[in-house]
Amino acid sequence: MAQAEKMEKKSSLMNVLEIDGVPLPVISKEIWARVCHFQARPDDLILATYPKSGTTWIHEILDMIHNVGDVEKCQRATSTDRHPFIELTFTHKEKLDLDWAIEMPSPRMLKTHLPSHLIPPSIWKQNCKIIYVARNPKDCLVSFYHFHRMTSMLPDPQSLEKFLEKFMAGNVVCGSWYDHVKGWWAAKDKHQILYLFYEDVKKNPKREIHKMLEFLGKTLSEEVIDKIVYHTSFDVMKQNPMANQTALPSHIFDHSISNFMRKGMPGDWKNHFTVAMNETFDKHYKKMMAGTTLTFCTEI
Ligand code: PPS
Repeated sequence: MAQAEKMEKKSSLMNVLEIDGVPLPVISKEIWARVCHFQARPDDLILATYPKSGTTWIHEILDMIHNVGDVEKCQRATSTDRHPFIELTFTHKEKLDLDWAIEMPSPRMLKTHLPSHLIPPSIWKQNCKIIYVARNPKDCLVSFYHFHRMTSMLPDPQSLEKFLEKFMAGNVVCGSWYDHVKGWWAAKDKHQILYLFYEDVKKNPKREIHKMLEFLGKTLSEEVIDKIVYHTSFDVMKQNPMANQTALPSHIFDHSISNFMRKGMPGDWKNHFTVAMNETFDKHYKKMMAGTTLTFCTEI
């Protein structure tokens, strides 16, 4: 696609809608009332994340758990066509993910990037199991920056310096990373939430899969668990067209600018942050995270 056409596409999609001070993609605008009234079922499993925190990865693990390690079944469709988002829909799709979710037979797995206070209330009422995945903010920020570069669904990030300011101010789609991770951290004391960390899954996927299994009340043989670890490793997923997001139209995800499966490595932020950026970020982080018991590991 010509550069001018690409930019036009970008600018037409970059408006965001604020709900309770949280910028959400414009695509959520028309359906927001319906999102709020979404009817959860008690056996729904919700995968909740701030963007770029490992959604696609943990989704793949959960789908493999559900399908008892059957690789073929997990390659039945692309990641985006296997389980719906509640509040989002990719722009090329004819049907809303929300409608797909409503029609889906149980047991459903549903994805969301919403902060905990914007979750459809029926999810709490039905006491659904929720798996939340958090990623350290520095790698999350760098990943989000590159994602803004490669997708037409988000505005041009201009530069990493500018994006860092926006990220710290929470002036990005899905709002403040700080509010997101802290909100869900507080919610876990009142609801059925398994709070996972991207870096822990990277460090010891097997141990974290065991945690997921226990939370879901499932058991799998060690052989199947090893198979899941292998097929959901970064290198294998990167080669899997049903998981690496290359099947999406190139006007939506332009992999020639940056791969969706980019680095997948805790500590990559060190290749991007300058010393000054790191100092600014650390100072702000300390202020924003004061008083919480939540801690993050920025390298492994
Ligand atoms: S999105 O667009 O919000 O749904 O993105 P999300 O899937 O949450 O996050 C994308 C980042 O997760 C990395 N990823 C992985 N890391 C390690 N192992 C595996 N298997 C894996 N799969 C995806 C992906 O590469 C993005 O991170 P970066 O740092 O950009 O590489």
